[in-house]
Amino acid sequence: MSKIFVDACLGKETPYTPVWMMRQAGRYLPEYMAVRAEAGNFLNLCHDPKKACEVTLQPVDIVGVDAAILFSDILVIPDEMGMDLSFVKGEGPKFSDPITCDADIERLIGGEEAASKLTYVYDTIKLIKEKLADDKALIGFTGAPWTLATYMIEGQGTKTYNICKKMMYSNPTLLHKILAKVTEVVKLYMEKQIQAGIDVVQIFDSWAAAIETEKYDEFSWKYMVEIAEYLKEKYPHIPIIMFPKGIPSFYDKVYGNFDVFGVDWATPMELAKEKLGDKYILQGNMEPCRLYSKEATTASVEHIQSVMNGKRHIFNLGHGILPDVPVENAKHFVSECQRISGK
Ligand code: 1CP
Repeated sequence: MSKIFVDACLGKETPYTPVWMMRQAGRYLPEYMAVRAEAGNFLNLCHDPKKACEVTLQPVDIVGVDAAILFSDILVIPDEMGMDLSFVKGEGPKFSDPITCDADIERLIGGEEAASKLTYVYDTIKLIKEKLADDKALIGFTGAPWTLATYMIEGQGTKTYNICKKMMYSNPTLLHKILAKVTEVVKLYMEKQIQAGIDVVQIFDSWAAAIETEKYDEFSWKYMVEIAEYLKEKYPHIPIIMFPKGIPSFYDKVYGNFDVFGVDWATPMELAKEKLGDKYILQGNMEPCRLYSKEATTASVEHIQSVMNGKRHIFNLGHGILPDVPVENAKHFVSECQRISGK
C-alpha cells in the first residue's frame, strides 16, 4: 500500500497534503505522561522498545497525523559514544565530561561500535513497523552533527554557545574533528534505522541559527549533506528531510541530494517557496504557539495553503509542539490541514 507521506516527500501527486507535528509524541498527551510515569524517567522510556513503540503510535491514533516519528532523542547518540547522558529534573540534558581536547575525542566510541550499541532504537523501530497501519509512514531521525556537538562541548543546553564558538574561532580543527567523528556514527546509525524499517529520515539542526551565515556550510550544512548523500547513494527510495532551524539567510546557498526542506516558523513560507520550492518539497511551517488558539491555527493553515496551493508541500509546525498545548487544539490543526487540502 502506498504511503501518502512518503509519496509527498518524493514529489508524487497525493490526494491531500499530509501532516505531522515535530515533537508530536510527548508531554502534551496525558497518555504519554502515563507511560512515562510507568517507565520512571525519560531515558528508561527511550531504552524500552515496548513503551517507546506505544508512545510513538499515540499521536497517530489520538491526533490523526499521517506519519509517526520514532520516539527517542537525538542525545542517545553521544550517550552511546560514551558521554554518559543524564536528564536533571527541571534543567534538561547533562553530560558530566564535556569535550575539551583531542584526548577527549579519542576516548569517544566511534563508527560501527557506537552505532551497534543503539540496538534498543532498532528494536523499537521493528516493533513499531509491526503495529503501524500500512498507509502511515515511520520517520526516523538524528540530530545534525553541529546540534549534537553543541551539547557534547557545552555539556548541556546553552543560550550563548560561547564554549563551542570559542572552539569554532580559536581551534576550528578540534571542532571539525568532533563533527567528523559524530558524522561517521550518524551515517551508520541512520543506515541501521533504515535497515530496521524506517520509511523517511529527518535530520534536525535545531541550533543552526547559532552559526553566522558565512560559516554555516563549513560547520554544519556540509556534514548534513555528507550524511544525506551517503544514505541516498545506498537507499535512494528513502526520502530525507533536512530541518535547519532559523537560517533564511542561507537559503540562497542550500545544496545537496535530499528531498524535503523543513521551513521553521520564523521564515515566511513565501520566501522559502521562492528560493527552494522548485528544487525541494517544503515542509512546515506554522508557528507552534498558534496552537494555543484554534482561530489563529485555522488562519495560519489557510495562509500556508494559499502560498503552497497543495503542491510540493507537507504540513507541519515550524518547530516542536509545546507541552501545555491542549490536545484538542493539536487535533484541530491536523483536521484543518486535511480539510483545507481536500481530505
Ligand atoms: O520530560 C520528558 O518527557 C522529556 C522531554 C523530551 C521528549 C519528549 C526530551 C528531552 N526529548 C523528547 C523526545 C524527542 N526529542 C523526540 C521524539 C518525539 C517526537 O518528536 O515526537 C525528538 C525527535 C527529539 C529531538 C530532540 N531532542 C531535539 C531536536 C528537535 C527539536 O525539537 O529541536 C533536541 C534539540 C533534543 C534535546 C532535548 N531532549 C530533551 C530535552 C529537554 C532537550 C533539550 C532541549 C534544549 O536544549 O532546549
